[in-house]
Amino acid sequence: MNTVSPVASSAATAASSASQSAKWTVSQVEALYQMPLMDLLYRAQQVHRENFDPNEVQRSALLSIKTGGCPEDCSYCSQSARYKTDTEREALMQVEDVVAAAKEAKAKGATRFCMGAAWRGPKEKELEVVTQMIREVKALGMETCVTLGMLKEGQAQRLKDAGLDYYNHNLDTDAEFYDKVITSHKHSDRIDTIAQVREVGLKVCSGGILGLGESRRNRAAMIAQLANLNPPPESVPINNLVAMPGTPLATSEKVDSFEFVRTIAAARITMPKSFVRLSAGREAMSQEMQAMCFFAGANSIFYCDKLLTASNLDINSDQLLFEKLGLRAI
Ligand code: SAM
Ligand code: DTB
Ligand code: SF4
Repeated sequence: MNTVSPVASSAATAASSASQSAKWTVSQVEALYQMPLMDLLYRAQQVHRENFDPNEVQRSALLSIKTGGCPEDCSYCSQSARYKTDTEREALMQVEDVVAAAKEAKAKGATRFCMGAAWRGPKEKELEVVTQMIREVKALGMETCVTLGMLKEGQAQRLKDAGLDYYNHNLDTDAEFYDKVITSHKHSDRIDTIAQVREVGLKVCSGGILGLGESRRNRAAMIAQLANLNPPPESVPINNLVAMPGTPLATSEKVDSFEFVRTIAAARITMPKSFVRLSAGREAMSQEMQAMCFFAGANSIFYCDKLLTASNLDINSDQLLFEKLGLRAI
């Protein structure tokens, strides 16, 4: 039984107790990756069927409510002010424009609306505006998620009071590989924010990115670190790097398709009750690869033609794929 608590008083305590009494060891997750693919997919599908309808996939829309100019140095991100990218800095959007975008996404069939801001963390005044956005999007009957960076004492509670369902804060990569990708904040800072989110009773959305130059061992470690949060995140986005021109990872080597599918399966097996989200990077995936990801246990996609700054598959091609696979959108 896992006794790790993400609400431990400090990140250091959480991280060290996680390694002492982990439910999933890195080697156990690595052993999943090493299984013959058919055996791994079969096991993942069995776990998936025990917990979800295998023919249902949630469609979630994304909106960048505050784009660019971020002080952080995440090597994959077009929104970091440190790199010369095609993304221009913009001000925080007006509440009515966000609500209009949410209505449009709802009309297209999205049931979940995720709002992202390129901040290290929100300032008080900014948080006030975001709480208004959450109230109004929630009133449309959509599931709400925001990703605003690191939170300070009391901020998670204000989001909860506004009716927020999920807070997204990805671990992104293995703790041991983290400083190869990001140096402006630490992996333990991420754990701290997740702990604050948990403490106020918000659902946690936390996952990672593949294609940062990490090894399979790093991938397995990231999955173990997510699965060993107690409880595991209710939502686990698995992103495939969208190589953004101008970022240090613009020419990063692509992840092998089967390795990506194996990661989805490992997330499904280790976090049976969580939504596993086939997130960024679907534009570069074939329909067959996406189908394999659904079989491996992914049950949510980002829907509509834009992610935050990068483009996404258009809704017509997604509708066609759902029809071909007999998937029902939820
Ligand atoms: N600034 C906040 C933060 O970092 O938590 C929220 C926004 S940030 C863009 C949200 C997530 O988007 C990151 O944690 C990362 O997983 C994902 N992301 C950013 N750029 C990406 C890229 N080029 N390809 C794939 N995923 C990316
Ligand atoms: C997540 O894990 N992926 C989304 C969402 N959570 C916020 C963001 C993907 C961003 C892809 C690159 C871009 O659009 O800039
Ligand atoms: Fe900023 Fe988030 Fe991009 Fe990092 S991932 S540079 S914190 S917007």
